[in-house]
Amino acid sequence: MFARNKLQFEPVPLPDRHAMNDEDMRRAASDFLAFMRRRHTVRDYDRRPVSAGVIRDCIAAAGTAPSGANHQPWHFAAIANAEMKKAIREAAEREEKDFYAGGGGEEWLKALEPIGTNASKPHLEDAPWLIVVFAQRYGEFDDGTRYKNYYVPESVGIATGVLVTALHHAGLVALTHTPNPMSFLNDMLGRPKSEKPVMIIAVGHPAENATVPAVAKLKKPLDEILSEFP
Ligand code: IYR
Repeated sequence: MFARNKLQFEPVPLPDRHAMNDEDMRRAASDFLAFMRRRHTVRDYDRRPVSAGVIRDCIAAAGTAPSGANHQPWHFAAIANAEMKKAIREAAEREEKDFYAGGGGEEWLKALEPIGTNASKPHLEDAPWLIVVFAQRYGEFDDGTRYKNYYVPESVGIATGVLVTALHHAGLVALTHTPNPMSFLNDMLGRPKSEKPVMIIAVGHPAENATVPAVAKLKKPLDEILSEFP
């Protein structure tokens, strides 16, 4: 996408101006807060399909995220293929078995107890889509020469946040899942070594009997996460 030595600074007038009066702004902010409070990380999925167009739009929304030097150091692989999901589940469960058998360490495993997770990952097959998020350690110009990327974890984190929000906005639920290590995903999905798989996001409709861990709904109060200096 980027041609070496062709990128120059050229200011263009702000294309989209979002004019709101104070009252509309307050309502918009509080409505969005209420909307986000209804987002839940879900581990139990219905097998009902979700159209590819919805997933594409949500990923395109993630692609609007700000990034270091606008290098957009991310790639998303969206998988609905049942055999591929099965293979991902089997590989992820192999890694998780070691983690839950003690590899994760005592403190980490204790921290996960109230979340109720274990090495069994049926959501990786039940969810109609898995989105694998890759972080690009470096990029390549059109002529094949490499360029550095900057603030990669921050940039990919912001894009993933936009993605999770877009999925919620589309009426879907998601699970941000991080099997470790995940290098098997490069081979399986044909991604280059320059990309690091950072997350698998299971996406779909919640199962009829879906539950969430009670502790997941304990969010820190605002006065704990905000210091104000008016
Ligand atoms: N990757 C494991 C363990 C795990 C780790 C964290 I941090 C979580 O918030 C949840 C799970 C798994 O997916 O089970």
